[in-house]
Formats: sequence, C-alpha cells, structure tokens
Amino acid sequence: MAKPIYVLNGPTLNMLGSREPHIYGSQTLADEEAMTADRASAFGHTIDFRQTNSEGQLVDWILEAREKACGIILNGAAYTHTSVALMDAISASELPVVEVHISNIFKREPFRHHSYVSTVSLGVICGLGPIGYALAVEALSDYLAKHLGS
Ligand code: CA2
Repeated sequence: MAKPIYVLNGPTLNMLGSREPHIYGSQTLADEEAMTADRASAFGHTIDFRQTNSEGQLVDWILEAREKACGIILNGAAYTHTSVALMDAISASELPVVEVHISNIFKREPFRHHSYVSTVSLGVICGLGPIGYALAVEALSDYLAKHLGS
C-alpha cells in the first residue's frame, strides 16, 4: 500500500479558528485537515494529519515518517524558530519536507524571520493562509512524481 504524506502541526495550532483570526484566519485545524485530505486525494495521495504541543513528539513523528511516509508537510509553529532538534530529525528522515506557515513570518517579529526547518526543507510556503497546506500537497506530489515515479 502507498505510504501517506505526514502533515505535522506544532504547538498551539489546535487553537486555530478560536483565537487571533486576524493572524491565522477563522478555519479550524479540522477544516485544514479536510482541505488537505481533499487535495491529497486529487493527487492520488493520502495524508496522516497530526498536531502536538510537544517538541519531542514532533521529533518522534518525523523519525517515524522515515519508514512510514512518502514525505512530510510540517508547520512546526514556534519550534520552527528555535529547534535544532527538528532540523536534525528532518535531516535524519531523508524525506522531502515542505514547510508551511499560515502567516507571513517575514512580516512579523524579527525572531520569526529565521527558520531551522527551512535549512533542511525542500521549500517553504508562508503567508498565504490555510490554502498553504493544499499548495504544499501539490508541490510535494509534483516532487514525488518527478523523483520517485509515484
Ligand atoms: O504562521 C504560522 O503558521 C506559524 O507557524 C504559527 C505559529 C508561530 O509561532 C509561527 O511563527 C508561525 C503559532 C501557532 C499558534 O497558533 C495559534 C492559533 C490560534 C490562536 C493562537 C495561536
């Protein structure tokens, strides 16, 4: 059976749709999951969509993906800007990773301008709102079709 795309979400993204809609929009994480699954299905993929507030759990899921997933879409949230551990796990996974941010991190505070995740990712989508996840599915599908014939 074909391996899914892991879609991994970091801390506080479970609050989407309930607070700070001026930054993150009004869609919930469940809405995000449904939209991402639809787009994946259109490209012949399935997703495994998860959220955690724990850095260690994200590391474990990224390493698990090495065996169980064909690629990763990662919104590491605040850990994006702080976590060498996430960066090392992505490198160790040897999988294509598309980094997603709902907000435009470059328009925000300077501490959000650096991403450890970007340094080891295939590419980055940020600032386009929730559709960024669907765009990431499209980009990853295109990459996988060209590089793995899937
Ligand atoms: O724009 C993004 O997707 C971020 O990854 C979101 C993170 C932030 O630390 C990154 O710099 C950019 C924060 C996620 C917190 O999500 C909330 C959702 C609703 C209400 C409050 C926070």
